[in-house]
Amino acid sequence: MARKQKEVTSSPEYICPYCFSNVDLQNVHYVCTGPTCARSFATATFSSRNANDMKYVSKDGSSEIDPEKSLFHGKDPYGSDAVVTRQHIIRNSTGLCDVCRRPVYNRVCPICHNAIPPGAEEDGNRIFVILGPKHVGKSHYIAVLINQLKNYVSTEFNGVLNAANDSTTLKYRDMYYRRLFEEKRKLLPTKSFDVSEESREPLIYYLRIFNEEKPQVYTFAFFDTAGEDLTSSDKMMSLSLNSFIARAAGIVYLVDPLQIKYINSRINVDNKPAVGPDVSDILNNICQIIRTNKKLKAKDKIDIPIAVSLTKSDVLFKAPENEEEDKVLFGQCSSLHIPREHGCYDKENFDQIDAELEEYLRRTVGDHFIQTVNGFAEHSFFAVSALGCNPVGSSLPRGVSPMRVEDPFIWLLNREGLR
Ligand SMILES: Nc1nc2c(ncn2[C@@H]2O[C@H](COP(=O)(O)OP(=O)(O)OP(=O)(O)O)[C@@H](O)[C@H]2O)c(=O)[nH]1
Ligand SMILES: [Mg+2]
Ligand SMILES: [Zn+2]
Ligand SMILES: [Zn+2]
Repeated sequence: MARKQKEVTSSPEYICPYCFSNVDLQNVHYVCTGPTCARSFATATFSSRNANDMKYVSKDGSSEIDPEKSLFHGKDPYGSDAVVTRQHIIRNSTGLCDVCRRPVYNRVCPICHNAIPPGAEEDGNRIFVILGPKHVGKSHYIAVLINQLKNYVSTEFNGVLNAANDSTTLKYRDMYYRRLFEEKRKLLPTKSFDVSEESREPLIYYLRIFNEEKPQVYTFAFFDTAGEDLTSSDKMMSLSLNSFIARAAGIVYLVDPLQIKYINSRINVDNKPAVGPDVSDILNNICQIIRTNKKLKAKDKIDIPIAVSLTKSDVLFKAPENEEEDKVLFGQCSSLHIPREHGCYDKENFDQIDAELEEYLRRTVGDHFIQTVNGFAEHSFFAVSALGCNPVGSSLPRGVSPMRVEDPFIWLLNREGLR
């Protein structure tokens, strides 16, 4: 039980991107890659009836059960749908498999048993989250952003983006890429956490940048929440979204211009959604969750950088049909028309956009929203478009041509040292 004290504090904190626990890297679990260890463990435990270990063995004694992963997936660890593990799990820090006695190297999170990558000590990890109310465009944004980061932004910054595991690769392909990029169809509304298992596991990517002497690694956990799961702080607490949000290294908070009353009543576009709830309300809930979680006082600034980003901004670039519409569109001289310099952090470009959009949102939403955003010590405003055009019905005949979707991420990565 006795743990060495000092060494623990020298390692950076590692936040598990699957369950968002704060993991002490001196106290992790391991899996043994030996192909027979799990089965040997199960049969030996079953025949000896070792009381301590019986909870790790299936009812018929043939396989090893993973109670931690079962709980993580919302399954009863003692029921018939408990998660079976094919690799034997070692729940101590000896570094040896207690079955085959060989050294083990594959670390897993002690809470949920998902993998901890080899470089976790040196790199730590930074989790970035995307939040916003219902229908704001989160799913389309995530789908397009991943594709942009993978194919363009990573090479632009001399890096590569890799999925952390096969389930991320499969989920991205099956739930997002195929439908949007190949079938050219809109994505469907995301199901609430309550009803869907699917959304519980985030898409996890590692972005490795090779500029410095040693590569920098950033972890992205894209958690596609259903808008309705963010409408009350009670709901966020009950779904454990609170620790997920409070431990983020950066937040992208999406705002749908078409759901803002002032804009909605003046703009003329197809498929116009109804006016949404006040954009400050959800952000206030998020602030409250973070303050409670981090034990901050109401007047303390929140130390997580936030990129407040207008979605669907393609609709704001059309030619005005009348004077009222002119009040809510971006004109010819908008700084959003000036491309950012590639391959580096273009501070001047982002500062101009930030200033223009702060003014725009003060005028169209109100000063109270800007005040809420000011509760974050570091914040910046952006405008993005995942699709680049307004969809016709449920299809996208011209495909996807994104605009500036990576800007908020480049800004957040710059807070974390990207040049
Ligand atoms: N014009 C335009 N419309 C968009 C864009 N992205 C999304 N939309 C529209 O907004 C709708 C909602 O987008 P989603 O990505 O499903 O929104 P969401 O935030 O994931 O919604 P929930 O999952 O229900 O919370 C889409 O069906 C599109 O009609 C965009 O870049 N431009
Ligand atoms: Mg969605
Ligand atoms: Zn073994
Ligand atoms: Zn975990």
